[in-house]
Amino acid sequence: MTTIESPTAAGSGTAATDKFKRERVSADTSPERLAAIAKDALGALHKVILDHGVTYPEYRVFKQWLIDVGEGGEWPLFLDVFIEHAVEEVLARSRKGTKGSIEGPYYVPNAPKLPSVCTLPMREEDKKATPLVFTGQVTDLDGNGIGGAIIELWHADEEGYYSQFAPHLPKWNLRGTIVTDDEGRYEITTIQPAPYQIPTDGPTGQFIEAQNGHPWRPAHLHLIVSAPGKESVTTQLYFKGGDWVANDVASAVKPELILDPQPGDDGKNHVTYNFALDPA
Ligand code: MBD
Ligand code: FE
Repeated sequence: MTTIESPTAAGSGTAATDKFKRERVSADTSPERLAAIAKDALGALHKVILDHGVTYPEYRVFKQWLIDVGEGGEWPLFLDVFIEHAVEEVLARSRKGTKGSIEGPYYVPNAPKLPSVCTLPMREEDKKATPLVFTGQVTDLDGNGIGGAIIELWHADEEGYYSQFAPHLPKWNLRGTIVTDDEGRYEITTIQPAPYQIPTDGPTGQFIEAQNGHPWRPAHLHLIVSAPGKESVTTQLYFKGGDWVANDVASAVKPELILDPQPGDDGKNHVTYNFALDPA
């Protein structure tokens, strides 16, 4: 019998924070714009405090919790679950192509390159899950195929764990950078992922449990699709009828992003989904 080490909030939180800290972030926000945003953000919080009659004990618990989130390395997790969807909504206002969704905390760039017809790297154990054959084409907004478009794909395994954020998994498990063919087409074989549970042993889990909420995201595929001269799209795909599709803790499901794979004679699930990219 094998036992797997269950990833803890501390484990995955710290890994997500370490990854984020290695990225260089900047924004060209003017002092005037920052002042306006800061004023409204603090004003919104002040209003909540006054409307709900928040007490000193509650204020102190809040302060302690904020400290815990930072010390536990869970800011990437908490922010991507509860805040990122609103930022994505702003981005979506200016886009016409395939709908985007949040990136979440577990993207890792530079996954191994794979040809247009490929199988994602997976463990022997993963082969017990239902195989999923994902076909389609990357096009521009007029439906013209884009040869050599890039699909970065990453997702959780059949137990809900992401490689590089769970110590028992090989580095690039269920991650790949797929290069489409001359017409933008691809046929990617992977497995059906499981729903993802926010780690319940850390401050993000405490926050959810203390209000009797649920810590689940529906099973999903993460993708970033890109091509020269096109705006890349960061998105997720979900599975029709799956648990938590209608009540994702991260509020990141859109009706246009729900797949309905059909079982084939080969024992694999098959689905087609095409991506249309906006001009850059
Ligand atoms: C995930 O897998 C995810 O996609 C998000 C947004 C947050 C936590 C875990
Ligand atoms: Fe995810």
